[in-house]
This record gives sequence, C-alpha cells and structure tokens, in this order.
Amino acid sequence: MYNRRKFIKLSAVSASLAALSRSAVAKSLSSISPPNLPIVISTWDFGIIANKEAWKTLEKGGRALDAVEAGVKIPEADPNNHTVGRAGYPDRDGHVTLDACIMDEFGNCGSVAAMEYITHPISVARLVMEKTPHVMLVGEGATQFAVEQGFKKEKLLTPESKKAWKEWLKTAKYSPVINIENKHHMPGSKYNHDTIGMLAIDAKGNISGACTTSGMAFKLHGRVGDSPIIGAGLYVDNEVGGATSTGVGEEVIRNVGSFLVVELMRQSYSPEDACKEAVKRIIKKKPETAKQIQVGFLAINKRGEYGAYALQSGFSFAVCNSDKQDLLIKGKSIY
Ligand code: SD4
Repeated sequence: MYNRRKFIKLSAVSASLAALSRSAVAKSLSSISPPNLPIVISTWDFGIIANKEAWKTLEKGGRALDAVEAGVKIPEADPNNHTVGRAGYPDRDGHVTLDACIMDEFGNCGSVAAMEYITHPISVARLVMEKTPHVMLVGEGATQFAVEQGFKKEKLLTPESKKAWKEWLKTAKYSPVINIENKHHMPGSKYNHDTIGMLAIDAKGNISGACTTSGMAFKLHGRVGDSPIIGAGLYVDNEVGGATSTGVGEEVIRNVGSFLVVELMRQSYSPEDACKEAVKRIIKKKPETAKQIQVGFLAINKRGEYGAYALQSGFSFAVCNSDKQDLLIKGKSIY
C-alpha cells in the first residue's frame, strides 16, 4: 500500500516535471521560430535596392506577393540595367523581348515570355495569374493582353542598348559567356547585372516569388529562357519554401532547377545544400558545358533560412529583414 502510494506520488511529480519541461521546450521553440520574418532575398547586387522596395510592403505586414512584385519592378524600370526590363539588351534582330513569372502562397502562378514593348513584365505576369484561366502568355499575345489591361506600349530599345547591339553585330558571335551580362554592362553603370529572382516570406509566414529578365543578350529571336518557366526559373511551395535561378537558362530548364531545389528542401536538405545539389545535376548531365557557363540558384525555406550555390564564382545575393536591409552575400560556387 505504502509503496503504491509512494509510486502514485512519484508518478505525479514526474508527470508535472514532464509537463514543465514540455512547456519549456515549447517556449524555447516559439522564441526561435519563426527566426526572423518577414524576410526578402534576391539575386545579384541589384537585389539590395529591389529588396528595399519589397521591404516597404513586408514591414507594414503586407503580403509577400505584393512585396516581390514591387521589388523586382525597380530593376525592370532602371535605365542602367541591361539585363532586366525596359533597358534590356535586345536579341540578335534588335528586339527587346522580356520574360517574367510570379508565384504566390496558394500555388497560383502567371508568366509572360518573349513579350515586347512593355516595361513591367512582372505586373503583366501577375495579371495573367489573376485575370485569366491561363498560366503563360507569349509574344504578341502577351503584349496584346498587357495593352488591354492598360499597360503603355513603349519602344524599349535604349540608345545604350542599341549601341551595344551594333557593336555585337560586328562579329555577331553568339556563345554564352560566363556572366555575359556583366561583361556587356555599360560604362558608368554601378550594378552587377543579371536576372532578378526574388523570394519573400511575409509576417504571416506566406511565401511568394518573382523572376524577371531580358534573357541572354543577343539571343535568337523568339528564344525563351528559364526565367518565365514555373519550376525552372522560379518555384514556390508554401509548405516547404521557394527557389529561383539565374544564368544560362537552357541548363536550368533541362533540370527543372527551381522545382528540384524545393523538392530537395522538402526532403530536408538545407537551402544551400539543395542549391548545391541542383548545380551538381547540371554538371552531371553536361560536364564540359558546365565548366564554361554560369548558373546560380537561390533558395529559402519555410523557416526563413536561406542559401545559394552557383557553378562559377561571382554570384551574389541580397538579404533584407528587420535586422539589416542591405546585406550582400557572396554565393559559394563549384569552380
Ligand atoms: C535566361 N536565366 O534567360 C536567364 C538570364 C540570366 O545570366 O539569368 N542570365 O536564361
């Protein structure tokens, strides 16, 4: 009897101790999770100014989707940026054709490809997502839709881009060069140029992403890269995280790169390891090509942890949260 009573008493003590330690664990978990939301990250040095614009929405408690659209519109409108938006370098026939896509926390997505005459392809992509039953519009159909939605039709080829194109025409040699956009950037421009891919998590923990580009400089007319292709240039799964890519789009498409990165994070790879594995797949399929081109991936998981990996050195990404608005990180690389 005595023993039984003592046992009951002891059990009660250990049960309340267990409850206490459970509540301590719960408390410590809630204090570290979510770590630092909201947060926005994006590719390359010009990601800093784009993130700052996105942050204006996020810090007010706004939606990640609105933040990424507003953020990437900054490089799209920048007259000194020759790889995104209105001042993008043209294709080999002199047409500026733009690619962009956007994806929200519900798995909705919209995209435009090879679209001419419109400065903000990301906003057209958003309207494709929100106002049509489709995911992707291309070429003239995309421009027509944009005009119907009230976008202004503009001539996008700037004098600087035209000059660079004329210069290129002298040899008209097309071979993707590592960070080709950086090599073609105009004197006086202070940014390191390339596609912008942006991923944000808002205060509610919802993830969205956007990706926008003028594509590879002096491409074949009609060429579409990875950037407007959901799963290649961008992918978001609100349960897992998001990923985006930059570099030679053909290799990203072949590996459905951003979808792969998100799926690897689902299998509990860290964002950086997932990006590294996706880069390694590119090498595995085309080892010789991989040595001569650039591809970079950037990813964030549901907890707001982020990471990146590239084939070649020179890839950077920008991070913005309540701690710091202008953090620039050098991406790790294989070569
Ligand atoms: C494309 N991925 O069109 C884009 C462009 C880019 O370095 O990121 N270039 O293939």
